[in-house]
Amino acid sequence: MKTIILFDVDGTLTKPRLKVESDIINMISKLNKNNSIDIGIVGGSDFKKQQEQLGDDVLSLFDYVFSENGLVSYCNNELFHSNSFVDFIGEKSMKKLINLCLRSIIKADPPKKRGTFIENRTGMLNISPVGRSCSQEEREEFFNYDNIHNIRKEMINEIDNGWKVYKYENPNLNITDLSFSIGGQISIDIFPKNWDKTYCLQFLKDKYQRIIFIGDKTYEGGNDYEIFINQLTESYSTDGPEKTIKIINTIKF
Ligand code: M1P
Repeated sequence: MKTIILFDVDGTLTKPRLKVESDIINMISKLNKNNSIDIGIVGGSDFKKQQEQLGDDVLSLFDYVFSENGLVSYCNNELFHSNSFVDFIGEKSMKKLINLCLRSIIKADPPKKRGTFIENRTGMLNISPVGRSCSQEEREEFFNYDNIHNIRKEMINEIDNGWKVYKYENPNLNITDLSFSIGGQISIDIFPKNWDKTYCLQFLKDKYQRIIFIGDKTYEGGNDYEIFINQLTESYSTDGPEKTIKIINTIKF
């Protein structure tokens, strides 16, 4: 059985939400020449954003591409799995969740508000108090402000509390618990419990003897935490593309 190396994207192969640089592309090309290793990415972002960051040929650079934590999964250039958040929780619960998010977005008071506050993806909701259509400068400004004022953490508490009340009031609906993760600079990913990055491991665990994972948000509450501590993975923590290359150079394959 083979080894697979799984990379997180933002903060691991690229700087947050920016395009991949040539030293990482060179590293990927070298790894692709080693026949005893397969390589993949697992990110919270949707496929379109992964393509923007890693290039139009992202599917041919990696054996596996897991978008939205693996809720949308590709292998050898082909989509082989997709799972829908709204189908899983149902329209009534989705409407409730979106209303809780909207209420929390209205209440939040970041320095600026722009547009696209909610992105409804296949396997998750992504919500942003500044709005996804902010500029790069506004993105950095929000990130620095949030590091001090914890706007996103406060929103998570509010939405989660609202969801728990909804669940308590509707015992007959079999409502799932939710997971919240802060994977990037301006937003929160929301999905059913256990649909974190460990979701993709179900497709790998019987095929690979060794599953190496490298990510940057490996601390509790970060979106790499669950896969980082999972017993199926041999995991490494990075702080950016430069360190990722150093880690790869020290691992014995
Ligand atoms: O890949 C990490 C995160 O990247 C983006 O985060 P942000 O726009 O907040 O920097 C989002 O696509 C998010 O879903 C993802 O987890």
